[in-house]
Amino acid sequence: MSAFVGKYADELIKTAKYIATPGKGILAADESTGTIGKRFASINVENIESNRQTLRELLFTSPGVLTLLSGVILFEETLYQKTSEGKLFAELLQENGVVPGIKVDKGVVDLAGTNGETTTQGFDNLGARCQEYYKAGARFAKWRAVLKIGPTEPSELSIQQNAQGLARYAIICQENGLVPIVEPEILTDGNHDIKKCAAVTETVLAAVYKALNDQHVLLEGTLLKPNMVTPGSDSPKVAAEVIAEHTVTALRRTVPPAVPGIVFLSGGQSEEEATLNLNAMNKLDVLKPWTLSFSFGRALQKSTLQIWGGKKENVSKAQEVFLARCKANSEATLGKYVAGGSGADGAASESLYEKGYKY
Ligand code: 5MM
Repeated sequence: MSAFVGKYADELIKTAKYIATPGKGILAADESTGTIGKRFASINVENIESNRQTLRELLFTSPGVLTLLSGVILFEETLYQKTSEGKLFAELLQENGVVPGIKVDKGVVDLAGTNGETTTQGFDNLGARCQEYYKAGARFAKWRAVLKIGPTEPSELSIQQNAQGLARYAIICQENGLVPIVEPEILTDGNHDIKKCAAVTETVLAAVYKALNDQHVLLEGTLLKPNMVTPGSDSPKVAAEVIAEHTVTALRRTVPPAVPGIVFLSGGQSEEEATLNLNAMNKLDVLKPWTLSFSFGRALQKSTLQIWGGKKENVSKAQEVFLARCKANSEATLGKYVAGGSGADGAASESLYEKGYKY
């Protein structure tokens, strides 16, 4: 079955390849208003537009950071916001070689008749919204599907619904010039071992790539944002090398080499843990036909948020910490991060896992 070749094909391929440049990664700063509110609540900052703008300005104007990033995922509000000097954030990013991206999903809803499994919403006007986002400077998009591991989960219904949803989203993005980041997140909740997570990850990814093929998605113009393969959060931890081995094996078995880059989510790992796991994967001496990089939300921002605490006088210290995390992850994409290196202070090693975490 041949891939869709629309008017944007060459541009999609170029953009996806650029975002997957080794040494660079993605900052996921696309927290919706509700989610950023939860993050703000933890540092006693009011969830109002000016505070959301201030945080995003702190991140995007951190000295040195934009050379380490190839993309930033924005929430719709942020795409149209400006710096305090009046420059659109999207323009600031583009001028510094960072591709602006946009979260286009509208969160998850329960799948009736399942044990709390979900499917992702956001198809209403999706094509028209993509056209508007393209006009505003966005060149890639993100859609998050969520699956869980349980005695009978993920169910076949959840696997199929989420794979088909991701594929339909992906082709609509490509028809409208946006590189789709395909994000099937398997949550870490549970007491399963790493082998169970590996098996489920393989099954889910195999279904996702079958659905993408059925929808004629041009794989060269996509990116994958998966979970790392780890034991459940109620099981004993394992070394980064073990996580790396299982994750890369699952990906090698399911993700075609036509995909230029795999950009991991951090899924509640501590900042340092996420970096060490990514580093261990890039050190593995096996054929990896795609770039392995990051698209972290919490694992890039947690210490920065804590240090900032909504106070102007803390901005430059917070930016230093943010730079250290970006640097650590940039090094990890090359397998060159040294444990306990840049940014590995106490806060960076704190687990960010929350049971039954809801965005
Ligand atoms: C940054 O959070 C993203 C958006 O969340 P909501 O729309 O639900 O508010 C989220 O999709 C994120 O991009 C990924 O889950 C990766 O984030 P983590 O924190 O797991 O690295």
